[in-house]
Amino acid sequence: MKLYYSPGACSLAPHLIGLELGLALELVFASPRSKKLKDGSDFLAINPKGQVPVLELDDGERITEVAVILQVLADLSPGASLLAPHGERARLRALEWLSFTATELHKSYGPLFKPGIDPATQAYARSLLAGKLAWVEGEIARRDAAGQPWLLPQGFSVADAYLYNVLSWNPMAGVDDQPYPALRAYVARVQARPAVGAARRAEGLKD
Ligand SMILES: N[C@@H](CCC(=O)N[C@@H](CS)C(=O)NCC(=O)O)C(=O)O
Repeated sequence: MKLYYSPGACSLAPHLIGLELGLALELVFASPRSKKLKDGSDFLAINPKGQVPVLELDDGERITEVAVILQVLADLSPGASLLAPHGERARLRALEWLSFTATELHKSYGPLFKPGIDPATQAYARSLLAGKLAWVEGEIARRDAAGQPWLLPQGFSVADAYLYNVLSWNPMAGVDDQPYPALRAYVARVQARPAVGAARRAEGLKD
């Protein structure tokens, strides 16, 4: 299988889940900005949406969207328990987090990275994101108090991988994380996992 990725982008979540599961993922660099691969070929021919990540299965079929790719990877190794089986309540809870992370968090960071966005729009984006992060802070703090290190009581899951991925953008996005001590500790906890460190190093990211 191939994973089209860009260092530190939202392809980090499927990358680290691949390492957690010991899957053989061939990493292929794709630039979300120039829409080119390393060899100069057209990334839009791979994904007409022009976005990473893309998972290319061994039969050549390509899957896009972080939340879906994470499910595909986890379902390849059901015994690893990174996502509960279909029909279980715990799977719905994980999907709730994946959906929240994709729609309420991930896309809220977009305007903070786009050069040339006017300050009023940026300030609005920041205030929206602050509200969402405050809610997540409360959720993580409540779990901390109950001695639960991860989003789901069953253990580390794909939901943690995606949440970690977007929270790891805070320094780059200029998000002040002082109001979110539980989130800071959570990010450090995820980052301490060997597979996460290995994924970050492979992408050339700082620890
Ligand atoms: N809905 C997509 C969003 C993916 C996405 O936003 N990827 C970013 C990198 S984190 C990207 O490739 N941006 C380039 C662009 O949107 O043109 C998903 O969940 O996979």
